[in-house]
Amino acid sequence: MTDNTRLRIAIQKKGRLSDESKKLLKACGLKINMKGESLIAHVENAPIDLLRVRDDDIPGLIMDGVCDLGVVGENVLEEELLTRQRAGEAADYVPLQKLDFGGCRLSLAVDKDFDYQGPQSLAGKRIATTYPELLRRFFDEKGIEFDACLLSGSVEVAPRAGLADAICDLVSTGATLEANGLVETDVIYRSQARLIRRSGDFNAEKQALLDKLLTRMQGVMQAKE
Ligand code: PRT
Ligand code: ZN
Repeated sequence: MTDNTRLRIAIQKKGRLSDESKKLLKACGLKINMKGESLIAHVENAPIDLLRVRDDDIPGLIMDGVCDLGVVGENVLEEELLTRQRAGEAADYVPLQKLDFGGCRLSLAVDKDFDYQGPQSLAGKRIATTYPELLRRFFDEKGIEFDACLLSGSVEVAPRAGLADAICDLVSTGATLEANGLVETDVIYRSQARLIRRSGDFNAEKQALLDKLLTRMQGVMQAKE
């Protein structure tokens, strides 16, 4: 069991946010002792532990108060928030700094031959996504009904595979859509990485450590501007 007097920061173990998350913490002066595949990495020069997990688990770890801080994409955070709100579960967290990496958008896309005249063209259609709650919020606001096809990966091949009429997926350069014969039609959510904090009080030492870390982080971000 981890000593809970140490500040626990959840970061993505492997993926698009992991290198930048580590880089940011190192730039804040943390000496991270990262051993291969281990779940926990200790910081040598401060009472801080890094929990290396899948990005999807980070919002829950913060909302459940298991970790003190997390670095996560706002897309994943907002989806978890909506999921918990729908289930009537606790979903508290405190948003801290927006970070300068992980930028992307969650967009609708259809086959390039689809006669798309706006979201209404997708009424009653099946849409493949990993983000059903963000997708539902977009269509609910417009009063348009649709069927969701939940996929945790390879969303972009769903139309060609005959699984769906459209997709709702993350886009950064647009190359993946293009390679799959799809065109982006509507941006439904813009995202970037963000630092978040669990709600509730920290003891005095943890709070002082957090304040110091936040000040350093602001300095690192400003120096880059
Ligand atoms: O294993 P784990 O669950 O931790 O990782 P993951 O595979 O779920 O996530 P990962 O590492 O792919 O992405 C982590 C976070 O990076 C996402 O939640 C976003 O906040 C952010 N991000 C930024 C992106 C992209 N850009 C992105 N382009 N996440 C995914 N993509 C994918 C997209 O799904 C599509 O397959 O890249 C493809 C599109 O890219 P372009 O450049 O071709 O448009
Ligand atoms: Zn993930």
